[in-house]
Amino acid sequence: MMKKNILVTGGAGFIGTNFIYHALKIRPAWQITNLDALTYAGNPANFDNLPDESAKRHMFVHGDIKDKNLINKLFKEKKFNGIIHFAAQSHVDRSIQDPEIFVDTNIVGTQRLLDASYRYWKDSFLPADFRFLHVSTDEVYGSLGKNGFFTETTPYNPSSPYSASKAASDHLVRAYFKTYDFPTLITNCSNNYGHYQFPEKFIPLMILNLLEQKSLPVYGNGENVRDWLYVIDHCDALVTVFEMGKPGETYNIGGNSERKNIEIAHALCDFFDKTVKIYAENSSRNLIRFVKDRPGHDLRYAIDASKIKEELGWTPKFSFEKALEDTVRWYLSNKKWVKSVKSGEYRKWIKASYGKTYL
Ligand code: NAD
Ligand code: TDX
Repeated sequence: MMKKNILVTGGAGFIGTNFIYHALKIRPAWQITNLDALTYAGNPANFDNLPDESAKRHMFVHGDIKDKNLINKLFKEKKFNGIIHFAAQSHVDRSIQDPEIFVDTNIVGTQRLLDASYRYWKDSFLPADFRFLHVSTDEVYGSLGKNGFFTETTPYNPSSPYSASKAASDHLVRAYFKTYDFPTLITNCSNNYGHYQFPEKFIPLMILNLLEQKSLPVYGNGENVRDWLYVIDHCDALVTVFEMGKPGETYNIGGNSERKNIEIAHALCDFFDKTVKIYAENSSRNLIRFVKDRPGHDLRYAIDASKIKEELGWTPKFSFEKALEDTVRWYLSNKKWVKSVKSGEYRKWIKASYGKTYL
């Protein structure tokens, strides 16, 4: 079996962690170097449960994607077969409160990583299958109305500083392909959910608040729609695109699971009432509070994932209802992890964004 060295950036965050578990399991020849700056969203303890056989093939490096010397050093040592680039600032509400770090990480950071890896690729003998896979979002396309889907050719029309910074990073990645023939790939996926998601995001925030019987803040009227993608389906799609995608191409990845936010809140409340059963019967929906809407809140995202299906044979495998229940159970049985991420910084964010009642 030919060994493959893969650089994963942002591997200590939500999707990166799931990707590392999944890829090491299904690709026994892969060795992963995980470069992560360990911001509030990165947690090295996520790897405490890696099976020994996988742990041997995972090397963690604490560092920043903007550090070109470090990227060069890693390339010299590892002669990577490719990069899967997750590292980013990822939360829309944080980008509304403090956009600058989104420009710095998502745009400047991606450009530095691209440039350092492009220069190494150009001047050195790297494996012929080298690919730079940039993990992006459907939010770059802006908002849909009640109908229609995002395709790979939908014009970019981002709404938040987060999605604008991701859009800029996508343009840079595409430019390195068009200008320098650097073999890049871009994926634009929909909202992920699953194990290890930081509880600032909607689904884990709802789960943890339900667990403590705190109010459930739903923005606006709860009618906004997202297309939910189970994180393991996403990771599987990323392996597929990395191995089979055509350089220069973009692939949309979706879960075929459009839901209104209020439907998700109801589903979680009902699961707590019927199955978790730690509080009074039918009490959970009473916790829902409609709060001030997010500025520039996109109404609806929905992905047309026919290109990845037709060209690469990938479709999502998990049912939304089952994977959501599995996600709730994971948060219920990983109290130590939950406690570790609800640090001082997390409490500060919740208090500043939602007020004291949510603490
Ligand atoms: P996350 O916030 O959970 O994790 C981001 C990781 O990047 C963290 O571990 C953090 O420490 C690391 N990081 C941040 N700045 C860094 C830097 N300068 N150098 C090195 N590491 C740094 O994010 P996530 O939800 O796992 O998202 C991963 C990627 O997928 C992001 O690029 C995001 O835009 C994209 N994406 C996420 C979703 C989603 O639903 N979560 C959907 C579409 C696309
Ligand atoms: O407290 C909340 N109440 C609420 O109603 C929060 C945090 C969110 N919401 C709503 C806003 C959205 O309509 O729930 C929906 C999902 O919100 P987020 O979890 O913040 O996700 P979203 O803004 O849709 O972006 C996510 O998917 C695309 C990720 O955070 C991005 O990184 C990814 O690119």
